[in-house]
Amino acid sequence: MTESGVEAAEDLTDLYREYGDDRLPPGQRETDGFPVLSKSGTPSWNPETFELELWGAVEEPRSFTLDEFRDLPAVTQRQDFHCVTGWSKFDCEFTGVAFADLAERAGVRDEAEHVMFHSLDGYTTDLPLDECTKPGVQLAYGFDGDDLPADHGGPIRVVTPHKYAYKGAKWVSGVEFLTEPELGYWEKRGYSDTANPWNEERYS
Ligand SMILES: Nc1nc2c(c(=O)[nH]1)N[C@H]1C(S)=C(S)[C@@H](COP(=O)(O)O)O[C@H]1N2
Ligand SMILES: [Mo]
Repeated sequence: MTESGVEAAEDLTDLYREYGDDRLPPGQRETDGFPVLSKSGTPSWNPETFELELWGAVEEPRSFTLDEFRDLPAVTQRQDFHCVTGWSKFDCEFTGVAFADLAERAGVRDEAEHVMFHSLDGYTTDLPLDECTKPGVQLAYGFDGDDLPADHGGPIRVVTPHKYAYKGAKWVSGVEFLTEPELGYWEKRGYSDTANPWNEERYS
């Protein structure tokens, strides 16, 4: 803890170096705002009954109420956010549970290769398991020291700083471990499955 009582964020804004020379990926422009991009609006959810579920190729399927989830060890990370439509937002401070930590709690089986994220609005997106366990991939419930706003995916969203942001499911309620890749909502509709911003992998 710092003197102010606020825990310092882990700085992950330099993770672009693994993928390219420029912090701002090609074809992107920086924005100070935080636009909302949702395929069909913000779904409603009941905090009393909401559960995050993990299932599929795991030793032990698990589910967490919101209170249980917020009691897990948390990380706060400063990271960048790149939308495939062309805007990037630097220095987002997300607080949540690291994907790798959560996966360990369910005991991922050896045959698990991919992860499908399921959301309350019917959205899905898939990533290889080894992309999900990278630094910065977390299931966030906090943003800039407050609760994550509902429009931005509260109560819980995934963030993927090394991928275009459509790989980060807002309102995530299910984490399914798969033995084979499957296509998610936008990937079925022509967006890139690999989604690396520094290679401009926008479309398939
Ligand atoms: N459940 C869900 N997650 C989603 C989306 C969505 O429509 N539904 N849109 C994706 C897209 S295209 C982007 S750019 C980001 C936008 O996040 P924001 O609205 O917080 O900026 O969420 C991603 N995750
Ligand atoms: Mo997007």
